[in-house]
Amino acid sequence: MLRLMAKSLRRMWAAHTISWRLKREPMVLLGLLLGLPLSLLLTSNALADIGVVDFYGREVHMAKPAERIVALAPHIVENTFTAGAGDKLVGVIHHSNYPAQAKNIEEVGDYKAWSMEAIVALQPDLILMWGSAAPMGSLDTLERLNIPVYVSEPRRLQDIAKNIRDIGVLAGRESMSETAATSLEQQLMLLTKKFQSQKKLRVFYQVWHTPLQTISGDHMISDIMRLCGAQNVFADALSLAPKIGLEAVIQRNPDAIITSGQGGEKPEWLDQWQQYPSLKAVQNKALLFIHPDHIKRPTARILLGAQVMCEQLDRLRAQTGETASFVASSNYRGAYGCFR
Ligand code: B12
Repeated sequence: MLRLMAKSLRRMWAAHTISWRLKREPMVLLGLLLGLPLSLLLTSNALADIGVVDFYGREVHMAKPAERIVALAPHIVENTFTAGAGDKLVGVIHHSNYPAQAKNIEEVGDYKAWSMEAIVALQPDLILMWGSAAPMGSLDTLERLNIPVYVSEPRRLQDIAKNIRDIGVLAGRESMSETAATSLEQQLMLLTKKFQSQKKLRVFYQVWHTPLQTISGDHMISDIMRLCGAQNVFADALSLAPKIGLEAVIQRNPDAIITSGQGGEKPEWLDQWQQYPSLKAVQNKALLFIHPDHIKRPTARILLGAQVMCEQLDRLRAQTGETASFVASSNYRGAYGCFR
């Protein structure tokens, strides 16, 4: 019995399910240490709760696993499916197009605004929102509904695994989410080992063209650059997705410019950089494209975006006389067969 209790505790602790609860409920901890029978503990109110700490450090807890989930960002929808809880989604935001089943779920609005009435009408027992992208004041408004709200704001690659695990815990799908999160961590580790110690290249990631917009060192896209042994020339920017001037790009003179645009094809505005032949990126012929779904969304598919970025930069190293760690041969779409 004691061994069973210990095992169950270890699993819950690893999933951050009860760590905060125990901090607030010393009696629970005492009870566990005294070795009360597991059945007694499970019937106590304290352990009937499940909970996690979200990306804003907020405690999110529920009396039972979520059954009706609304997710307010495409990446959260994707991570919910990866966690094995896609069948519990009742509402999503416009542009939630992966996996294919997500397209059949009711939309509650778009990136500018979502409809509070539509959310309430779906009677969710859990709302998952994207912190930095949400309209001002929306967290307060959602909290007033008295429905648990979990904020997702992954900034480092390993945060994606946390996001998947947290959703698994809140939806009662720990086992599947744990498997998916661990596999993601292992694959990221492999990529890191392969590429991180390469000679640093300086990279500009172009989010938008008019106005010119990029991402700061705090954004996950910068973490992908670090994984590939590169560095964001705008890492020092103060806001997450700053607008910048053309002169700043010319002055920082990146070795490569990477963009994604919105569709599956390289946007035509990437070639506008050819007008500036003094740029190293132009001389290096390093105006590079990565599919937006594989780099703009903090999901398991970011493995694809990371692999493509690392391979492209490694090819550039080889071309400019630096040692390439990897002969890029893999087929972009085929590299991780589980993705589109
Ligand atoms: C910056 C930006 C981003 C950044 C957001 C930075 C961050 N917080 O991490 C990044 C590059 C990560 C991004 C990602 C995506 N974006 Co975007 N993004 C923009 C962009 C260029 C500027 C927004 C901005 O800074 N506005 C100024 C600030 C002051 O206003 P804001 O309202 O506070 O801006 C916030 C929202 O726009 C939000 N946001 C940005 N994109 C998206 C997408 C969705 C679906 C949601 C809910 C919110 C959201 O983040 C901004 C703050 O960081 C706009 C195009 C444009 N020029 O407006 C597209 C735009 C908003 N994005 C769009 C899309 C489609 C996406 C993606 C779904 C692309 C993809 N294929 O994966 C992803 C979603 C990622 C996710 N997590 O699920 C579309 C939305 C279309 C629609 N009608 O729904 C736009 C309009 C581009 C376009 N014309 O197609 N985006």
